[in-house]
Amino acid sequence: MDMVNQEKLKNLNNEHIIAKIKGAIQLCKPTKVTVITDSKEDIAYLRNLAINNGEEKKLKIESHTIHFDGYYDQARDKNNTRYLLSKDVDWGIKVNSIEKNKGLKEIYSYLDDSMAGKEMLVRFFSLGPTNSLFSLKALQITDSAYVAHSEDLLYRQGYEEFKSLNGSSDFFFFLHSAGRLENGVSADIDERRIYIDLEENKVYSVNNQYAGNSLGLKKLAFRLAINKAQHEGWLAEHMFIMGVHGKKDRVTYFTGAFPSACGKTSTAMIPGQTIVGDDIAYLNKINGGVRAVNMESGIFGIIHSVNLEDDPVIYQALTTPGEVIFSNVLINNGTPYWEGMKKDIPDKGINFSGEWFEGKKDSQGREIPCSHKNARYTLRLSELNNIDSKANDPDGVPVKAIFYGGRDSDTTIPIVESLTWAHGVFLGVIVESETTSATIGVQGVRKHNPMANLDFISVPLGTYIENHLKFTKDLKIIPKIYTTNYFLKDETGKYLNGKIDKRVWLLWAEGRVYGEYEAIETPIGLIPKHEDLKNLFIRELDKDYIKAEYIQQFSLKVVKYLEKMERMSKIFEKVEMPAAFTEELKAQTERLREIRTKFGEDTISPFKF
Ligand code: SPV
Ligand code: MN
Repeated sequence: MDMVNQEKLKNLNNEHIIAKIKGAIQLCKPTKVTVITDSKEDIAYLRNLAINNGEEKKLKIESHTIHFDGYYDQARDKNNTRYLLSKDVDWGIKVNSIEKNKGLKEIYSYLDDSMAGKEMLVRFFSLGPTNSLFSLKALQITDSAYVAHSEDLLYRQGYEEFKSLNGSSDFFFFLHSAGRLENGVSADIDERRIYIDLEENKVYSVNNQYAGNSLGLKKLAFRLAINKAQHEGWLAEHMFIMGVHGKKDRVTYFTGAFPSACGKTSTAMIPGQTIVGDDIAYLNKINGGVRAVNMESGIFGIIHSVNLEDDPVIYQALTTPGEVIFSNVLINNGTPYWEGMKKDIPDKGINFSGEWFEGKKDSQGREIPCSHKNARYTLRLSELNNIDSKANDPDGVPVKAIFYGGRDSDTTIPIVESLTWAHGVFLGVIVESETTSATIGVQGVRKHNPMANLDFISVPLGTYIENHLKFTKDLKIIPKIYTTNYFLKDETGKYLNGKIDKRVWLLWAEGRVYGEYEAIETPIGLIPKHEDLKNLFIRELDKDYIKAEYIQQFSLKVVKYLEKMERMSKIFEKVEMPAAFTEELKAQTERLREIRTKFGEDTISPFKF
């Protein structure tokens, strides 16, 4: 490390930082080490480095670049993401773990020499707005300029912020190496590993580039934050944060948790509303209310099906000058193309499989699409014209309502308000969702996904839920909780709702916060009245929402719900859960049984309640 870089580290006055960097240098043996501060020059250096070393290529539009991940590195690798644990644990959920010493030995062996001939980049970030009691600090070391550049778009710079540590070791640490590269992508994919040390707030990641695996600050920091939050009594959630614009100038802040690729970003981007964040929220109690910050400042969003009609704001950002990294789309003549963009797609180009042509098949004879289903764009929220004015407020935004949603084709209805906070927590815990392309593996399989957070929960499920249940203690304003399902289908497999219908559910929920709509009480919670939805559909979407549609969508599928309760009872037989949760499960099951007996029907029209 040269004098200039040494000086940058010295200015932070922190032994722990120096020790971590020294350790990483000894292990990974880079040829060069560069410390990136918050200065414009340092950030520009990174951007250029990603171009010069080929990790990103310039596209036709100013400041747009393309990055490709390896063919087998297109999504989060859940199997090879493991907690380093000193002893066996029972968290009540599947825990992917490895005995700590064994895991460390393995990952050190992969990291050993991993940066020979490469440049090590050292970066400092703030998770959450700077100068905020919500925020955490994160030190990232990586040999990938793409990773460091992506983090520049997605997180707030924290070099200056690190000075306020005053020598303390209270920061997260991430060490990443893309490993040996072939044609610019990680070559040793079988040795891809992501190992998380909750005791030391450290994560090691090697032989990968896909952001969900490589970027320490995204889902890896999230797992550390969830663990930290339990001890400190706040919530770290897989949630968007948005301003819902109701009557006159009223802005009501909502957060919402959905599994990956189930409508989280698209909800936060509903036209007419403003976005604070689309993926990870930190929630805290302040002066008797709940407030939330986006721990990120950008979007790493799914590009599949983004088009002018459905996603005008994002589409605009993706087709005009401004800093954007495209990943795993098709490039033809310096222009990106992707499935579902509703434009003519060229029949050849370069994509995540290399040279691509229409009809190209993979080794198993399956046709390779022009873009991967999990292909993404990375951009700063400030590029979007619907960014909320409080997006960077150190005090966060006041949260009045919380959404939980999943991808469920046959059981849960489009929107339900919980009876109480505890019932809402229960509804969040019983979210089930059909798997998507955001993780490696089979798609479309129904999986239980508590709080849409299953992939990231890093403590016993019971502890995590207890933290939610007691969160309202001392609160003067308790947020309402809703569950949503945008993916209900009819018997022929056709979706019952249009993509934009969620705007109506959202505005109904917003009105409910102020008691503007009445609701119908059912065994599963409070549901909207037809007349209110009808008015909202006309006002918002200029659409006649007829009674038959309402009945089809909002009828209580008692038998299906009872089956769901059965599945839940089975799951929770073996899991130590807070008593309040178990009571909610029992009570809802009983309510459903009673109504089934009363009406003797499999499906009950909302007009019968
Ligand atoms: C998700 O999969 O939930 C994402 C993208 O937000 S990733 O960075 O892969 O986690
Ligand atoms: Mn996510």
